[in-house]
Amino acid sequence: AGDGKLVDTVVGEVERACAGHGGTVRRATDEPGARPADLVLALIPALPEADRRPGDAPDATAASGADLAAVHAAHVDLAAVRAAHVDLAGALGAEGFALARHGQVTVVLADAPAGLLYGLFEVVRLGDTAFGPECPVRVHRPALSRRMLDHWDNVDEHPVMGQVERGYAGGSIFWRDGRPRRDRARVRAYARLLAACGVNAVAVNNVNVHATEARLLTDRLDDVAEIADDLRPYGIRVHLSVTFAAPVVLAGLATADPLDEAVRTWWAETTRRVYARIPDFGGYVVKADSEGQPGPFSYGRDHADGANLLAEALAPYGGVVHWRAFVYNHRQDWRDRSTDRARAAFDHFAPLDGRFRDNVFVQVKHGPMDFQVREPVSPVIAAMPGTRLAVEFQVTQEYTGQQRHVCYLAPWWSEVLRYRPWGEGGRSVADVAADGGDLVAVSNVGDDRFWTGHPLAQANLYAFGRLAWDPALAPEAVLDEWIDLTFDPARSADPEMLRRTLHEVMDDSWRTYERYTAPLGVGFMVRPGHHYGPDVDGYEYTPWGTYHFADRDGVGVDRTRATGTGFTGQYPPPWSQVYESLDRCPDELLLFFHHVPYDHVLHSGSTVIQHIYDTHFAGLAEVIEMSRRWESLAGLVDPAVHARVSERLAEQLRCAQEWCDQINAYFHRKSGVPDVRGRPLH
Ligand code: BDP
Repeated sequence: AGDGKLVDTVVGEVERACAGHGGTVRRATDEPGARPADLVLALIPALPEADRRPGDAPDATAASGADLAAVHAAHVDLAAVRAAHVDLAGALGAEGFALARHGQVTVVLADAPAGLLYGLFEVVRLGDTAFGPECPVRVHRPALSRRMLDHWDNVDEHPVMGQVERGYAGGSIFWRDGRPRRDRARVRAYARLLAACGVNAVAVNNVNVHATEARLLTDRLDDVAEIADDLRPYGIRVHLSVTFAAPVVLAGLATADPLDEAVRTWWAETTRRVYARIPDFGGYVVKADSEGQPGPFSYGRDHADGANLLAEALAPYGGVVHWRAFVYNHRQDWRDRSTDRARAAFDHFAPLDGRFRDNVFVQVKHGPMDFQVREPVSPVIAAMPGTRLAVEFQVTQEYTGQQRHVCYLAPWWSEVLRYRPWGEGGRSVADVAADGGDLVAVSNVGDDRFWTGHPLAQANLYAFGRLAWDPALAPEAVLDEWIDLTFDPARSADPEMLRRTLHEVMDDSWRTYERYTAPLGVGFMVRPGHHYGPDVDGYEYTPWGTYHFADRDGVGVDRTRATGTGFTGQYPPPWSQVYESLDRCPDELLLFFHHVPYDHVLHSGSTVIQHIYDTHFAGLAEVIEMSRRWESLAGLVDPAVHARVSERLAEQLRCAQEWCDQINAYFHRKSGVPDVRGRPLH
């Protein structure tokens, strides 16, 4: 049924596109017509039995029972096309596709309907190029089979966090007034947007599961089914965040102990009901024993016991558990320097490697702390070879400007995905995730008219989906695609200037943000609670484990084995040695790993204190330049988009000035060292 819907979706999309250009669509069932087709989307047709050779892949089309061709021009001999691409048969998988030129015709071949959908979006990306001799003929398959967004959406408004936790784009796209929102067209448009980015799984509620949201699993299941119905036609499966305490809070059981027989029966039975209602349900997301959420620790059990309980319930239906590794003590004693929040995920999870069931994905934030503008890659990613890992990014800009600042995050994610935890020649983070794992990200979408509050933040959503499909894509190339699809420069009065200026504003915006905020990887100089704007000491004497240890002599966190918390020892060589060494540690992570005097000289040749001053002035200057560039686009982009971005840039400029002033003044006062260039530091 799901596949049939996908074929309808593809046909609908093609019809819509053709209508816009005065074209027509013929279906396979139509009478063969004389007019030649420009585009053919076809499931690879079956070879006649007689032509099959022993060892040929089983015919996916026949196996799926789907229609042979979604769109089929009678004059194209699909059997001939297939023969020309015979090596592809059965190799494209559930979502892959081949783009080919057959005479004058562009052909998208797929084994299964989702491949046609993604193939169609590729044709859209290519635009006119797809219909000419330059059309790149090649096979596309996603590197990651699950490309997932977690919505931190509450069904009800939360008194402190609002409806969307860390959401900066209005209310929830799924939920309104305590129910699925009535405007289903918007949800369907969202599904289409996600499919165009390549996303194929969505968790529809917050990882912090409050009372109403807990019930989505049981008596509010119809609400989830409604959303699943809207996402399914675009190949997107629905997942649900559940509370580990569900047997107690929903069913009144005396315990949620994962080894208790009644608890296991309850999860099995509850999960059976979920699948009876939503047969293609994806699975559960769980934040357990973290920041106040319940978990197996209450019963003297560990995370493997907890995750396996849910995995066992889901296994008969092919469902999966995303069990988050974001577990740390958020009530620590800041006076106790032996504790280190960076160590926590590894300390909790690495010893459990090999104990998780096959349908458990341990979901680990890409850095050891919490989505700061700069962190090293989490050592957990290299520590669990016997476990499926889901690497988690944060598309919502909690710590990167909250969709009031331009901050294109793809260069950052790309660095993380390309990082090789075992050194040159070893596997990359992308390889680890692709090897039976996932990529997951926290969504930045709400019911805002531009989806993401800041119109340019859409690029982050797009880039996440594209990098999850192909982690090797260059961030600038992804941005180029997004600019084409969003602004259609070819139709503007000055295509060249529009494209160039958008690149100038966005390409390096993450590094610009880094320059005017917390320096050299130290992180967390944000205002406590909402995490927006500077507050250098805001978290310094709190139980959250997020410190910079600045005093009159120096700054940074000593995480070495020799004299610090020993965190560097969680990495395999060569990185354990690189990070341990003051000489070899990369500049941008220096204060994450080392406590150094202000006159410590970086590889760049600058001292730490001068680097702080220089980067803060530079970051601020770049924001001024960014605003000027954006203003020059007035008349070249939609006035409403232009106005919204201008308004946000004004706030970004105000805030960058505030960061620059406070960080520079703070370190000037602590260190007493003046700026060698004599600029005022206050
Ligand atoms: C932190 C957020 C918090 C989330 C938490 C998480 O501040 O709102 O609940 O991450 O990932 O970054 O669970």
